Amino acid sequence: LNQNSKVIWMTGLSGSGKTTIAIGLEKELQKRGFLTQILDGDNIRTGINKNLGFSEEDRTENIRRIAEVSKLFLNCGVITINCFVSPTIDIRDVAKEIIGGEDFMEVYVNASYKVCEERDVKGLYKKARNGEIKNFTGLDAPFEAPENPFLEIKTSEMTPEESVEKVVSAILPRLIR
Ligand code: GGZ
Repeated sequence: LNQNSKVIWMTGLSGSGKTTIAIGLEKELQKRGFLTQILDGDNIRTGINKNLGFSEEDRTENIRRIAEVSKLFLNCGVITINCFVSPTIDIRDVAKEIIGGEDFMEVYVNASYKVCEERDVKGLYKKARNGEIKNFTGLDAPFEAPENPFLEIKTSEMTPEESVEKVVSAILPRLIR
């Protein structure tokens, strides 16, 4: 395979921009002939992980299974672009341990709680504030920023196009051997 496969692991609050960046990144990688697969709540929490909720224990199991699935993709040369809140250092360590540090590329999609709450694309922040959602990340469940990510994108300081461009230019040199 003319490809050095990786797992691109995006972490950040709900609404920080992970999926938006993933879609843009996937388009750019596919244009260059890479095989890719986006993993996110829409194709994981509705299927393989539909028995899991948002307790600390369930989030850990969610991420563990996702990491195992990512490793299978990695082994057959498919780049996965993972979009999960993955809120704690411990939880991301679980993923990194399974995937292997060499192949685990952590991208911190950084937008403050306030910014994400203002965007509130899915209306979840309002529900969390009204007490309709418990264990909401950043409100009554923790979010720990990565200490040493491969890359950090501050999505409130650039356009989605600029965010995608920044991720693509950082990641591409690591894929082509
Ligand atoms: C955080 C929640 C919650 C709670 C539902 N806390 O913007 P979204 O909608 O699409 O992304 C969030 C997604 C988080 O699922 P993950 O699998 O990424 O979480 S974790 O990595 O922590 O296991 C949000 C929605 O699900 N959502 N309830 N309580 N986000």
